[in-house]
Amino acid sequence: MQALLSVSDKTGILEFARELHQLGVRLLSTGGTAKLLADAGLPVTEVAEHTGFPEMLDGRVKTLHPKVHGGLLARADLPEHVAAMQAHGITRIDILAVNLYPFEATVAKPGCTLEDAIENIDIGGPAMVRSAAKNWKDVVVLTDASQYAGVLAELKTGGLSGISRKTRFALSVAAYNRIANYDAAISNYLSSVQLGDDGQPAAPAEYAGQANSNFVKLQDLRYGENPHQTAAFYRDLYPAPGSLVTAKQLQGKELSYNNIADADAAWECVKTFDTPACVIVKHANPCGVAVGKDALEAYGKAFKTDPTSAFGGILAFNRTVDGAVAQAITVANKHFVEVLMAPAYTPEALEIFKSKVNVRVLAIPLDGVKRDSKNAWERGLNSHDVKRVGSGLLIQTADNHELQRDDLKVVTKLAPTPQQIDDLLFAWKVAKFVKSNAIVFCSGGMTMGVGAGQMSRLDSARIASIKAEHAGLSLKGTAVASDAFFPFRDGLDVVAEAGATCVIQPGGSMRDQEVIAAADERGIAMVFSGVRHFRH
Ligand code: 93A
Repeated sequence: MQALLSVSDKTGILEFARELHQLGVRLLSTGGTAKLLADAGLPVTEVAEHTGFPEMLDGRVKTLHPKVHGGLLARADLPEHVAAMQAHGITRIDILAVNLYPFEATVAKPGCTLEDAIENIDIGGPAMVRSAAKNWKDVVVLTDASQYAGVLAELKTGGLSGISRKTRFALSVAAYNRIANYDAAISNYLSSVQLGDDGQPAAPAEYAGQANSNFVKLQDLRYGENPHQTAAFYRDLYPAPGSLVTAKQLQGKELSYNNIADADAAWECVKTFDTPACVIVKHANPCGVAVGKDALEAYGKAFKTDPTSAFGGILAFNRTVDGAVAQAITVANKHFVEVLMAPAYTPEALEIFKSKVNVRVLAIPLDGVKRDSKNAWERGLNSHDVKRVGSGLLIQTADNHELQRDDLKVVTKLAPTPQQIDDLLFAWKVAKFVKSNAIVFCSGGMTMGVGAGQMSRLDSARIASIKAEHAGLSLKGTAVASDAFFPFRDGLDVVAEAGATCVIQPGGSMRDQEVIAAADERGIAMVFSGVRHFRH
């Protein structure tokens, strides 16, 4: 039995080699790996000695030799193959353990030059992996240290033939997945490089988030939206700064599929605020959003919107959570939270959450996010949205539009006061994250009533005011945002009767005049945003 070991990441390789040796496996290895094994006292033959051909061209040619590839590709069941091996003095390689030059890690380093990147493109490693994976019935191919233990266990119980077809095939599939990801990383990187006249990348390579169709599995999930569905969580190869996939879980149970989806809704919303903000999400919709002088005030206000729905919700902050906030959540409000997200926590806050063992506490630093960049990735946002439909895929650029004060067009006789404009802009920001049809009442930097996901805008307006009433909030003098235009005056009548005194909506309906006239009649100030935020 013969094994070839050639790894850049040497994690676990010595232990693996030692066990192989004890099982009587002959060890072949490339320069650096061979040295490591020899230094530990293991008998190892260098590939150069095995092939009779030295490693050359700075290691660019180490294993690209018929004695290596013949040993990996020859089929044991074909007499011609066996005869050819004998004729050319090729011996079979039964086990191949390879991990590749660290291309992804190299290009992820700031200031990586094109030369560095190219020198880290592995040629011989992937070639061997392909050969072995193609010949999967005869060669066991390992491409990750996590696979060593399983293969050893099967080897110990049944020898080489004890390694099952299933295991061999799974390892072959994993090997091709690894190579596909590796090649995609190279192709993504190179596609994004723009050469200046000096032959160097003109700007730091901004490959990230551009031609990026490459995903890395983060984890298998216990189940999907429902227990009879299976699910997994993937991240982009180059995650944007401050994105959910960069989260570090500090405590709590494993995140579920619905946790992740809801956490994303809360996090994307809270990230859009520059002042301290808090967002509470339930079933993908915000049920409380507020800004305040600090995280504590923002939380208090957000919770007041709808304490009933907030129970079991997802909580997101864009500022450090301190002991006072932690106390307010756990003690004052006895607020049961599924997931908590913030850029950071004080030690005191973490101590308080420790007693709530089930709360999943996530830290997602926001320091790398450049809010004023033109590049969505740098702003920590997706460039594209994807939705699956029957046997197809819908792809669109993401809804990253941010409305500015100057974009507002006053359409009524009455103009909103500066305070009302603040509330309208706040309501508009929130409405963008509420499923359509969305109606959001706000006042003083907090949501007062949220109507989400109804088939009729009128119903969303009614629900928003009913919810405010249930929470004991008065809608008198509130600002209202509607994610799309009012098709008739009836929607405006409902929000006005509930107490709203100013409205923001896109405009653009055939009956805009009817709606404007209704607003004037009721003494309401209305502005058009000129953009719509459908969210389905
Ligand atoms: O430079 S290569 O593309 N040419 C080769 O022939 C070759 N053979 C193995 N890189 C090659 N390798 C890679 O060397 C392996 O994929 C592995 O990552 C690395 C191990 O080198 P060492 O054992 O010298 O540390």
